Amino acid sequence: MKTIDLRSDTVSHPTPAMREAMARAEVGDDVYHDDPTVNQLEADAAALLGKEAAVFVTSGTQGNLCALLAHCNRGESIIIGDTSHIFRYEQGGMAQLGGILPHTVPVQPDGTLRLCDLESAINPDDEHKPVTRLVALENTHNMAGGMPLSSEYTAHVADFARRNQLLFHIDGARIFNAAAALGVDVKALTEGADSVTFCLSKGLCAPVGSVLVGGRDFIRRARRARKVLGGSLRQAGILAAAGLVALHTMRDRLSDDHGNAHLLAEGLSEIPGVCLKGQNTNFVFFSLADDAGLSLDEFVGALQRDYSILMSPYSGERGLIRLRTHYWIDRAAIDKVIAAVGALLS
Ligand code: TLP
Repeated sequence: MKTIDLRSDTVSHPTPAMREAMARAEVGDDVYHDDPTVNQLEADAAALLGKEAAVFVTSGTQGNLCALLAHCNRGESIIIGDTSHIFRYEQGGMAQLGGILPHTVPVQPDGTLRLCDLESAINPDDEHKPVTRLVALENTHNMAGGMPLSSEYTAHVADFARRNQLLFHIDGARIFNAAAALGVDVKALTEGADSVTFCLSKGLCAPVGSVLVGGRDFIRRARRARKVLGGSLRQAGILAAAGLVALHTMRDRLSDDHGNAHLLAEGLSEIPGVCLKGQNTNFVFFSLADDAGLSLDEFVGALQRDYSILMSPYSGERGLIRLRTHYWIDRAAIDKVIAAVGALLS
């Protein structure tokens, strides 16, 4: 039975076109800036997001950390959402490795940070306090259930950062999902940001890699940070080749994943025992009713054992299951999942 893996979009495998491009990739030593395929990916990514330069990194985590290390000095503070991936799921790399202090503010249900909270999180010029250097957003917001942040909201935060001489970073792991959902050019979501990380290896299906974009001097510093983190690769064009296919051919189809997430949410909501909590972009999340007759673990275990369907409980909230659609989840898979959940809970 073919496995239907809905645990995350990170599980998506490379497409046949990516495997072919990887086999044909021209390569060089990227530490010498000699890899033509990496150079192409970096140039195309920078142009697409409206920035001067880019650096290819191994992961979203590494891209975010390189950005913070390049922007901030030890002992400085950044303002960040309390459920952001950078704060919750990157092992506190900024503090461990950069001596940077996170000052958290509450993430709202729509994934935004309130401007009044940002305002009051800025430290005064007082020798008791760390210097506040940067504000960071996440788009789409993972723990807010894949919520896309609008260009208007992003512009307000960019304006806030500028007025307060703060730098502005976006963890845009899924920023192309946000652009697709909002029907805007991605540049509208990155304008005004000093740096943006986006992932090639989630909905865009590349096997490895993310890209960090920003100004030329910033990217020079980020490359140094990548080096000390052990992330500078040699013939990385093999990976960048898949990244180029991802960047140029996989963005336009993300709305198919959103459509499939919508169908999945609709189908699940009609099953007695399922309490649908929401659907945004390629995320669907739900819980089981108290009288569903199965615990969450029994439910997840039975789906895997009897139907080869993989789901995982949501780490942000107990009792919740979060699903992500991606390239390898088609309409037929959606129908199978709805039928399997219906059969299990009947
Ligand atoms: N998120 C993963 C897990 O780590 C939770 C997932 O399955 O969603 N920013 C955001 C918003 C992310 O969701 C992730 C990955 C990252 C950064 C980190 O990317 P990687 O895994 O490439 O380091």
